[in-house]
Amino acid sequence: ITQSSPLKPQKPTTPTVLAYSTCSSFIIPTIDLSDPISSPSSIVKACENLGFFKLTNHGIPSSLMSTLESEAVNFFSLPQSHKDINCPPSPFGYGNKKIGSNGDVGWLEYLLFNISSSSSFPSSSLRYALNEYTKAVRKVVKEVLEMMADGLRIKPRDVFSKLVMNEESDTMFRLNHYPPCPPLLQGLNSSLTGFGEHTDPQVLSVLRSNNTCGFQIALRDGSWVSVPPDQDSLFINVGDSLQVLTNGRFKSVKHRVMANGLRSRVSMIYFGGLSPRERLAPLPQLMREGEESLYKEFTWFEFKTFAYKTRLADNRLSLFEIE
Ligand code: GA4
Repeated sequence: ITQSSPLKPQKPTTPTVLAYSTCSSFIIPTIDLSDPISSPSSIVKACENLGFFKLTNHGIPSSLMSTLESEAVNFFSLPQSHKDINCPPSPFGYGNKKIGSNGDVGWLEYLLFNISSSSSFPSSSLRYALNEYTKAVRKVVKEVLEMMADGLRIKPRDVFSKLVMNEESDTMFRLNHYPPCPPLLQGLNSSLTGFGEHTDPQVLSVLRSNNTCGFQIALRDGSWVSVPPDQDSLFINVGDSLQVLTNGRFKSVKHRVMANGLRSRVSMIYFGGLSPRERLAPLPQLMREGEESLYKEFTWFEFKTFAYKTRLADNRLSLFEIE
């Protein structure tokens, strides 16, 4: 990578604040994974109120995160013709601007992998870095989901974690690169979308990004707030499947990424899904007396097949809601 490359690894500086891409001071619920006493109830509160929280003291060595980030940077710095070998993604592989197959576009390029079955990797060093990182993230996912069960006071502790941790669980991984967006600097377009608003269909997603702002979440009243970046922490999104498993007690969080005029944003996301034949239905342990399921019964395979036919911003659960 040459010094002039827009993708050269960036020093952790104070995030660039642009008029149209500010990192607001909204307080994001923060959970300390090393605190088993107060974290379970704080996780539940955050999932009920926002469907989103920041996770500190997660135990993943920063070297695993920075190695994977450098591997991603190396890949995205390759000549376009080289990257296009894996394009278009179907849905796995390299994608550029097009997201999914239903007309969504964004200011980004990405690599999408299926962790459960063998995806092809652009290089063995990237495969290695990704394996090491995902092994560490799996431990965090297990701990978070078990604390969630503790916080909800349901048993067994692994009631959620066993759904996303078994051998058939459908796990995906995404490396995103949002290049700097020059039109923003020229004031030509005041809000260009890096990745349009959506909820994740899975149970939960674990996001780690470099210190570049742009990530936003929607509050329950529909307003958008910027999430100040923190490359040492992880961010957890509640997905649609967790909304169903809790019969709507937890809500999947709508999120999006706004393009940045100056800095490259690099993010890595682990998506924990169920095994294809797993039934998606509220956990009986969570149903209060007389409470009825808000959803028709369906499997993860059915939901995912449907999700991939939708547009990013669609409400994917509405088809499955009982009127
Ligand atoms: C959103 C969450 C994950 O990034 C993803 C995305 C997938 C894709 O990029 O191919 C989808 C999107 C995501 C939901 C609706 C469909 C499918 C793009 C799209 C328009 C990998 C996933 O599982 O669902």
